[in-house]
Amino acid sequence: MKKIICITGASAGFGKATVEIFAQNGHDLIIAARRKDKIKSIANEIIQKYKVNVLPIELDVRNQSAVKNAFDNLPENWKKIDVLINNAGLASGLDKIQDGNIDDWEKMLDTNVKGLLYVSKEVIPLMIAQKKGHIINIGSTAGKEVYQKGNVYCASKHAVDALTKGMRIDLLEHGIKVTQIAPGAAETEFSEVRFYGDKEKAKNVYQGFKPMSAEDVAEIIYYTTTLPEHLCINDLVVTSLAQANSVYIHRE
Ligand code: NDP
Ligand code: 8X3
Repeated sequence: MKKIICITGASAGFGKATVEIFAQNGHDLIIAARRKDKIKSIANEIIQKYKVNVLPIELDVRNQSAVKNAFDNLPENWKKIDVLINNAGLASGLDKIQDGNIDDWEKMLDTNVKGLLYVSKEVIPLMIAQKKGHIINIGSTAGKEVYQKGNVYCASKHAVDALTKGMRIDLLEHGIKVTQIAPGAAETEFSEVRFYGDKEKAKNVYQGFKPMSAEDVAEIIYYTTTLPEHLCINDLVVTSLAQANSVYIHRE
């Protein structure tokens, strides 16, 4: 059955790859991110390629009134969201806590934690009204263990871990599925953003082992939406073969 899927952070990485896989499978998509040109061109390409409906929304999830406005103003036929993928997120900087930069901290907490909450706040009532829905929060192995210099990013993903559990419990009575997917290292724009655009430094993160790709993670995300109605994956940690957790990666 055709569903409406809403994906935040759809302009790159996991989000963009997830748009593609849902479109391939015939679903309609609301795609949100800050880079307007990117989501517009992704929307045009996907519409052409897969003949599905795509609604691109320029959105900074940190801006609560903009988030409210965007969902209040959705055309009625787009309000029946079946799956929300809270994917927008970032790491900014990699420093010991004593050297941390306040702007980086605010960026990570505002995006990864508050942004996820703002979007969920708007979509949950739409799902409750339909008596069904599926919220997928993109956590991280960084939300399971803390690594050196990971401090605030790890804290933000531990918050996603806790919020996912909280949502699952609170939404039980409404028949809404809640899933956390916690990936390990995957080569996307993530490290480039973390290192303020330094491509060389970003590349080094993935030296000596085969990391996951955005497509690998998108397949897992898609899979969690294909289970029978009565099943819900609550928490799924996925890494490449060479990675055991946040701390242990086997490099050749
Ligand atoms: P990318 O940098 O490739 O993509 C991040 C996406 O988030 C972009 O589309 C970006 O779009 C969007 N985004 C960032 N800030 C905002 C904002 N304020 N409002 C709206 N959209 C925003 O990274 P990934 O695809 O790797 O990351 C996706 C998620 O996965 C993040 O939550 C990340 O923490 C998590 N993750 C990543 C891992 C990895 O190793 N890559 C591993 C585990 C988890 P735009 O700039 O256009 O707004
Ligand atoms: C991203 C993976 O290991 O850089 O969440 O924290 S890691």
